[in-house]
Amino acid sequence: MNKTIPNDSSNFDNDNLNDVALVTKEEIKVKKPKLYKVILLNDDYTPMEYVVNLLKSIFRKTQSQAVNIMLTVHQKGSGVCGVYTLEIAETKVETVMKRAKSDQHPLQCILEKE
Ligand code: TYC
Repeated sequence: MNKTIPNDSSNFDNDNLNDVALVTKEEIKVKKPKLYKVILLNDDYTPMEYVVNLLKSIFRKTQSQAVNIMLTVHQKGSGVCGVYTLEIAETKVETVMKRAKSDQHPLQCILEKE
């Protein structure tokens, strides 16, 4: 849900009843950015160590985080590598796909709305 933050600025002068008060009320709309999951898909050919190294370098995972994600993908068919705003998620997918292609692995990476 979007939030509205009221921003009141008013200026009164109590000693003169004829004073005219100017009250401005501005609403600042704050929107939460939509988030997207970057998901890695399993295949039978990409080496486990390659996937772990890719998770460490592209998604900044530690060794143990990368091993856990790789094993989830290997056992369940897919796994979340990270959650990002659209532009960053798209860039991550593109980086994974380009690297896998260049290294001749059939690794697939997709984007999913949170
Ligand atoms: N299933 C692969 C293997 O046994 C490992 C693997 C893990 C491949 C994750 C892709 O996204 C992947 N070598």
